[in-house]
Amino acid sequence: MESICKDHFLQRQYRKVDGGVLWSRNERNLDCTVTFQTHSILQRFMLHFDLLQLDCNDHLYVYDGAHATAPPKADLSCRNTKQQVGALFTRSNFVTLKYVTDNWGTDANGFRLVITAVKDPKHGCKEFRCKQREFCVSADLTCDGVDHCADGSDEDTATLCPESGGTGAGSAWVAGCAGAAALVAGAAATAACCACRRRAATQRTRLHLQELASSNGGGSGVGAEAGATRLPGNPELPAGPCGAARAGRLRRAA
Ligand SMILES: [Ca+2]
Repeated sequence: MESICKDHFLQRQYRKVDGGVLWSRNERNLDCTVTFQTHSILQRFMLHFDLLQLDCNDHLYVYDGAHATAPPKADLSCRNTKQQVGALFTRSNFVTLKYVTDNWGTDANGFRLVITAVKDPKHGCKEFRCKQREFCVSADLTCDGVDHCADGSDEDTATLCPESGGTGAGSAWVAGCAGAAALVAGAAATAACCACRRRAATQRTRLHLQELASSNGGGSGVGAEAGATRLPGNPELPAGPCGAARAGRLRRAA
């Protein structure tokens, strides 16, 4: 989280995302607020945790809206587990996260939060339809190693992603270029991206959030090391036609 909060320029921006992964480990003395917005007003956000293990003096507040104004939808701390929290849904097409930590922590403390823009099928579903809750999510979010649907259907190795060979949500700290494209530029899926995604899945690389910030024109900063927040993808090493196309989009976005 810290790396996206350091940059005051970006802090004022609402990041438009189709989906993303926000994670934090042992980040101390933090008071960090970040807002995400869906691309379409017909969408809202679903949030679920792959990991949630906060220290009792640390709090992650989730607000259903563009500002951290009381009362929060959720105030998560050491009493909350990922099973108990389950999936959180916003009613608006914004979500604001505020993470406050004290000066103590261990490497076991932190969270890994999957954020997905979902659309009710009644508004039309031209992209991917999750199985259990039948939400529509961006096709870019399929087969990227992150369980965006919260039921595993966007990563179903039996039908949808035979090439990923059983990489489930648990193994996924990374994602293909399509996921990064969705995060950074909100790009629509392309045929080129499908080819690239398979290639990227074998490369399994990471994107430091700081790099994402830089690509958005937020300026430079110190590299995020262990203990900082990361998002999946790899903009530094665009692979194949998708990478090249996305690099173009990034430049336009910057
Ligand atoms: Ca996914």
